[in-house]
Amino acid sequence: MKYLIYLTFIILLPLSLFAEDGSRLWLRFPVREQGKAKIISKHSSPTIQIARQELTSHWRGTTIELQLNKKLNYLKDGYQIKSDKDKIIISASQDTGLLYGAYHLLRLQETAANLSNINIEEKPRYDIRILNHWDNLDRTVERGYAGYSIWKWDELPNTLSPRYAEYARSNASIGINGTVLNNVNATPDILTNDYLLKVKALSDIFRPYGLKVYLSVNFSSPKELGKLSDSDPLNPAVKDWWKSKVKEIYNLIPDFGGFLVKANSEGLPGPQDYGRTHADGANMLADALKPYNGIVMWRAFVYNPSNEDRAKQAYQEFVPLDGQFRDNVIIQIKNGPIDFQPREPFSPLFGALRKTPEMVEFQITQEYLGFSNHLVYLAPLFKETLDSDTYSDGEGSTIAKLADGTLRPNKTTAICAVANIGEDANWCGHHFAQANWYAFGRLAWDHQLSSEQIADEWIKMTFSKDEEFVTPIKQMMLTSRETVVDYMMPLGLHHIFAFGHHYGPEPWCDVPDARPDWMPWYYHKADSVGLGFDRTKTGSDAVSQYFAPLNEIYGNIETCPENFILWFHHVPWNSRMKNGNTLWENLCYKYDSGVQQVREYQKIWDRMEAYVDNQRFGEVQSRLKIQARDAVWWKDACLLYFQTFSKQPIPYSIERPAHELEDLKKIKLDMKHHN
Ligand code: GCV
Repeated sequence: MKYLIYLTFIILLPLSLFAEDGSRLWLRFPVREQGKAKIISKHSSPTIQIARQELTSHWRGTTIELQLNKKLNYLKDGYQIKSDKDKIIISASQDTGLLYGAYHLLRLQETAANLSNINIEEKPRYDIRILNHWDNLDRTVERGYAGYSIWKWDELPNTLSPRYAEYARSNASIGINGTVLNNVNATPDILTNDYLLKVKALSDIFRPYGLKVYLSVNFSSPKELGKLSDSDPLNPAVKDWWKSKVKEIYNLIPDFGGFLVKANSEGLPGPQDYGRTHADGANMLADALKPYNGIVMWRAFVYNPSNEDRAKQAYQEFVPLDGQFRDNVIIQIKNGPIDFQPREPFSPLFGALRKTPEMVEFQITQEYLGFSNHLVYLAPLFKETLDSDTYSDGEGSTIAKLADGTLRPNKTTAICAVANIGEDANWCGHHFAQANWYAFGRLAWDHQLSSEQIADEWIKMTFSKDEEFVTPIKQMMLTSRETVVDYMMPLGLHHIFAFGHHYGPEPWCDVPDARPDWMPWYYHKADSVGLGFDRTKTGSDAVSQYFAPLNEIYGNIETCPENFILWFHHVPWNSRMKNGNTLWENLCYKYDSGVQQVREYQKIWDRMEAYVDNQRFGEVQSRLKIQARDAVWWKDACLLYFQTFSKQPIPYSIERPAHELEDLKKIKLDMKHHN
């Protein structure tokens, strides 16, 4: 019997090694034939060793030499790759640059790029390119849809999962060089010595891949953990507590990156509990980290239930503090003023802090975009923000350039995104969600890359180089973000999700005594006149937080871009839009078009069966079915509900609702999160 089990295991082993479960991500390099070109390097380090190993195993071309060259320090952790007679030279001033260069070459090989006469020079646009994990210490993941956390805290530091190194390698392959291991809703426990030993074990694995570890900290840690009477940032005992905690961390992890802090936000403690400001809080931590070159990423995601428009609050809170922060503090700002909605205008805080470095926070995990059930390629969303012109320093003041130091030299520049990674075999839940991790890394390295180029690379590396596959799949990915906006929240609608979760629609939701700013009606403002949030000068005046001419453009219903019209205006149902249709008609057409697009994706995918392995084909196909059903759910829920205000028929040319409004109102998904 034992023998039989053993035999079955041996037989199944090769199958499982090559099972197409998506675990290899975009790193599907073929194994190189023996006896081919050499990989030479005079220098050695654990990082260079990995670069050599990757090339030795996977590079199929000519000899490669890896050279460290201090003169290239102007490229930071970037690199040069040049053809030189019968070899290729990768040079960089840092060994991580050589590793990134090695992955660049392998990417060229895997995407069938031209490899003759290579002459490449790459400098990353941001110094810190970092993932934020919202992973809790009990291994649940806030807004995570790919299983439990990959950090097995209970087994660390003694047992080290092979996934840790795979994770670091995957990040290195796209230039990500930092990771915040734990949720911004942080528990003080992460700073106990027990946990710090676990963090050290992870950082030792990540280090050779150039991946630095950072932690989210709870502002009350001195009180909760240190048993001090308070956590007041101006209390000398509190300052000392943080200093000695930071010292303890650096003794264990000499290259520790720093802290990420969510303070006085959604019930978390912060300096305001003691009548102090965000600057007081951030500076106190920054002073403790400064001797070790650590940084503080202080989040601007703050809002309170008040009469003030939620969209205005971060700006109001932080602009008066501009100039008061230490130089190792960066203000971390979500891309939009509300919260990672399918579409938001950019946060008006970008560019408004003139003396304080700012960094963008994106969300890769699809909290508001169908979790890991919906296929949504996020590079276009990321690019939309990065390419937005704030006009803060005149025309051309894009968020990308403000944050990368081009317009305002910053000591350190950074960009981050909330990870979508979990224990699932394919890491991200949906095979196509891997593209969003990939896209964030590539854009953090170079925000000038186009969404199309990134999709092209990812498809070729992950699935197939065959153009018959690449072209339609790329088209599907590139349109998918607009599609989800259409079937969920077109024309600037936002936050009309169900109360208990952020998955399905619940525009009618009204929970007695709940915070108004967690209620859909707060955002859509549907009534017999029309739909949308009036943020003009005569409304909440959020438009005035934008620099000219945007304040005027957004504030005027005639000039406001229609994809934001219901964000900034309360628009009458019969108001004519640019295409001559009324608001109501266009709303209907948009929802319908979203549904039809998902149906198209199903057809596109089904036609691709011959190009994809069975497992991934089947898994994507199943999720597209869910997405198609959900799109109809969204369309019916929103149109039937808004129809109770517009009192107009759904245009006869579009698909009829498949549900009754009353039935939709009964749907209650069992999900654990608040709001
Ligand atoms: C980590 C939203 C999410 C919360 C999240 C918060 C934040 O409110 O729903 O889950 O908490 O943003 O970014 O801090």
